Amino acid sequence: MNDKLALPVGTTLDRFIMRKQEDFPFATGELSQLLRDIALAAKIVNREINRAGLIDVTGAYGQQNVQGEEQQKLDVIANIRFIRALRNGGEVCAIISEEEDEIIQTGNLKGKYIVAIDPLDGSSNIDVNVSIGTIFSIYRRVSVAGTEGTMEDCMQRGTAQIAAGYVVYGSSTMLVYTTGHGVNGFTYEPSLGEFFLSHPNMRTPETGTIYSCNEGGYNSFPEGIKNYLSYCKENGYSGRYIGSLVSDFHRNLIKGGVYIYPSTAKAPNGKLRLLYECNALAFIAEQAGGKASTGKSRIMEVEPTELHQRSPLIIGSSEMVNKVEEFIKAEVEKK
Ligand code: P6P
Repeated sequence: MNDKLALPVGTTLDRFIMRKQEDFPFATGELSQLLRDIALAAKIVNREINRAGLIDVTGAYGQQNVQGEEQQKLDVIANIRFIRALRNGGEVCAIISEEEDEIIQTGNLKGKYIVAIDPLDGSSNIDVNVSIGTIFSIYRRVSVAGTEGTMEDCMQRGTAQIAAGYVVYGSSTMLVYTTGHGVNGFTYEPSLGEFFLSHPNMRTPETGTIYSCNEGGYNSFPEGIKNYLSYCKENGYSGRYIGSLVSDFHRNLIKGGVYIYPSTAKAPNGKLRLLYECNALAFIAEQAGGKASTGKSRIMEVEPTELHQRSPLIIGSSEMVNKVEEFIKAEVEKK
């Protein structure tokens, strides 16, 4: 199908994926099936979240994850659901998950793809009914098919992503993803069990007046970040911080804005994880006309060195990210 003929709002995700596959003459359908596998798991997790208060799956699970963070029961449930869907779908040979110390081998030795995923981000918000999300990146394996996924398969730069997306479990549940040809958003209709195209060809405003930052860490922020925050206040910007990355990112993507999680005393390399948070949202931001930076360089060009490595993240409207970088650069030049 001619890509110029935008598919109408209301197209189902399945039909959209199928039509878009026609844009890739040599596509063999595995990526399409992988996207469907992720959507299936998202539907299941959505149901678990929506009834969390009723079936005692809120609260802590009683263990910590590799990050040393208290796992919530729904973190564990979401992790199990996405791993199971990806394993059963057959297209993925290995998975990197925020909830797992090591690479997960799916047993699909012929699987062409690697998925890096944060199954349920912002889970500390679950008990207070604040929206949360799933974030994922998809890479082609670089090792030969017929073997298990390797560390080399998993440690690819963000520029190697072939697809990325997020699910925001909010006032409505949306799946937003890119395969490198723009960004499209789908809204879930639970009574039909379908995602429907609701936000075709999403573009983020070049600038905005919303900044998202946990200023509780202000005293240990780099000077350039402090100066940018002062600039925001001098210009009457609005501070909006949900404490759930996917929700803050999604609002800024639509309205224009910048999300800032810099290095702090508690998180000297930043808090957010490069492989399954920063890179995925950076791909989406750039495909929607925005920008994603460490404050000094393009997030998607950072060379991974550890599975769960963290990075400072400045992401959103391009002119706002540029302005943050300017303030950081000005401080560096003073030294
Ligand atoms: P803080 C949630 O734990 C998360 O990973 C993101 O979803 C969120 O933006 C950030 O951390 C919140 O961190 O330090 O502000 O509580």
